[in-house]
Amino acid sequence: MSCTPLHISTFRNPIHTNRATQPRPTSRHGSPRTSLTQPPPPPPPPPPQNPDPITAITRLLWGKSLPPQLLISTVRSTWSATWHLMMSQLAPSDPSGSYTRPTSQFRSKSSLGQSPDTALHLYVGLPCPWAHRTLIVRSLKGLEDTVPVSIASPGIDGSWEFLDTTVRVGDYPNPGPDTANGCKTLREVYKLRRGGYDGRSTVPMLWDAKRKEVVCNESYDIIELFNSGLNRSAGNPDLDLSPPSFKTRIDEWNQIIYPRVNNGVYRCGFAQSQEAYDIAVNELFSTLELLDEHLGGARYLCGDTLTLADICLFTTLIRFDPVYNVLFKCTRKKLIEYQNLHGYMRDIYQIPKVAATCNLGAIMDGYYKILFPLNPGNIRPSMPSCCEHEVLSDPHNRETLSLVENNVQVYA
Ligand SMILES: N[C@@H](CCC(=O)N[C@@H](CS)C(=O)NCC(=O)O)C(=O)O
Repeated sequence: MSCTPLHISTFRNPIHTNRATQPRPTSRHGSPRTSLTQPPPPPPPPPPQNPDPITAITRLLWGKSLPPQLLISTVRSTWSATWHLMMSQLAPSDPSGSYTRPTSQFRSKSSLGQSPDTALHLYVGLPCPWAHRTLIVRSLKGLEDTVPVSIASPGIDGSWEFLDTTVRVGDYPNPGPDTANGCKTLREVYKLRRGGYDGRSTVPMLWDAKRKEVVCNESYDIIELFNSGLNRSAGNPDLDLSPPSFKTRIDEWNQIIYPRVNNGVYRCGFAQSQEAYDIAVNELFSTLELLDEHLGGARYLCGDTLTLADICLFTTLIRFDPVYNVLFKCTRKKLIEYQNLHGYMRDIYQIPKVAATCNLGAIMDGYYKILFPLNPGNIRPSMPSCCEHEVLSDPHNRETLSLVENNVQVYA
């Protein structure tokens, strides 16, 4: 692709811009002033005394300004090589360039039950859709007292860290300190386990504070445990998000939704070749079309009953327009363009206690500020108006799709 002078001017260091290229003063209506009585513009500021090393080397080699074509080709090749290096470590891919998500290290299929020998503690991060699943099921099941939570915040290097105090913003959960172990980073918490740990320190992570052990760091196992394994101390034990008669259908939906939508958006965003992206984006949008059609005739994925499959789909949908549509190049459509899917998302958002788990500001901050390889300029776009709480609270009228009156009952 050739670069037009317009592109080149974007890269020019303003310190070295001569007066001829500076914008001329404009009148109130935007047209350049031509008055001869206009005082001359002030001279450009002098170059800094101690320029940064890159600027210093550049000046030494090429004088005051690097030839634009050279600047672009140099930056392009070094950035491209560095980008592939970073991506191969942060988002491993197969030989075709398709993102392959690493598997979780700690799986717990066995229900812990209510053993008095366990003291569960949940570690989450607000941007993370997998962690968000656990926050929602914890709230719906009324497990806030049984499973206290510590909310990590994404550090500048992409790892999870804890703040000294919680700064309350809005009626949402906010990042704060590690109230179980007093650690500064999630990595330190993982390392506290007997035998230590050297793998990825991911959220969500369920910790047993009595045994000082990682119970599980796979979101689906954690939500299954929250749904049925802790009913003796749950505030809402009667809510079953995975009734035995629905298990097969829930599994069938998960097998479609996980690879094509939940992980599908990541496969778009982390693709390292055009082919890998094309495959991921086609699978994602063909599945969204299928879901939109299905949800035109059913209130939830499995009919009238909210299940774990809906929670898993919801946490991706709520991030779609503010994040994935832009940052992960899921651009074919916005979620708001899907009438049924968007109504379905609002239906779940409006279930009592769910909106309170959705901190969209923290979600946007997390993705745009932390996924440096995808957003090196570090600029967070403004929140799309369709993601404001007022819009998400718009009536959805999806009760009419239920054969029985079946609003999810949530107890405080
Ligand atoms: N399969 C895991 C995925 C968890 C995951 O990838 N979490 C990300 C945040 S969205 C993380 O903590 N990444 C940190 C890292 O890889 O070091 C689950 O569903 O729980």
